[in-house]
Amino acid sequence: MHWWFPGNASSVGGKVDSLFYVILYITGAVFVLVEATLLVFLVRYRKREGRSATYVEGSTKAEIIWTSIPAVILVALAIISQPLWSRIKDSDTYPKDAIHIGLEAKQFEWHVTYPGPDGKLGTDDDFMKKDSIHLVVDRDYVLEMTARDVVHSFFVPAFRLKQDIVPGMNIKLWVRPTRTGTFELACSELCGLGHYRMRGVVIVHTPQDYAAWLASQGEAAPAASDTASNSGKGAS
Ligand SMILES: [Cu+2]
Repeated sequence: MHWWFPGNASSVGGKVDSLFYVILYITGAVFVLVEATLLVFLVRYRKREGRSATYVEGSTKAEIIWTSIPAVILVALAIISQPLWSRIKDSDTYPKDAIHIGLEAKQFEWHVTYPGPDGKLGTDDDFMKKDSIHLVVDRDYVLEMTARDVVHSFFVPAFRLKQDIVPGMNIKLWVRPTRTGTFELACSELCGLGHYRMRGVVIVHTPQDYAAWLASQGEAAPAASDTASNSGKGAS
């Protein structure tokens, strides 16, 4: 059990975390400052014998200060986070040699389509698995996401990635896993009565383990194990 974040497992997670901490420190400091001021005022300006309350109509100067400081902080945060946002969300910047995997969300399952031995989606050797996405560590993937019925949302906390999946749209999301292991995939958009059980796993393998898994996948096995054992040798 993690009391805080699950350990990062993607190439972008470290930067997402850094940004999170910057925002947490800024908002945390403001929170402490505001609460401390509140306490000081409570004590200092409490009701006392012989002292009457002051009637204040407002202060333009104070309003300008408390509006402009948050505005400057917000604009600065937007500017420093923009490059990372583009890196994650702009499909034009995705690696050209990434492996494309189909991910169809439906009530209440994830249908994962693998490109098969030829490495191309939409061909006869594609094969489908439910609720588990198998990837190889340190390799680039583009998930091509579609929804069959309603809006769902792809969320893998360990990857620090979340993306809504909208019917009628083909949405791409790049991921590069950096650590082997089994990670939770959860639908994070309330999509119906069974939303709570719309869970899956992302299993990140070493090239060798992936080859073994692929070989165990029924009819895709003979050709697939050739490809996989080649890539296994290449990596060792
Ligand atoms: Cu869903």
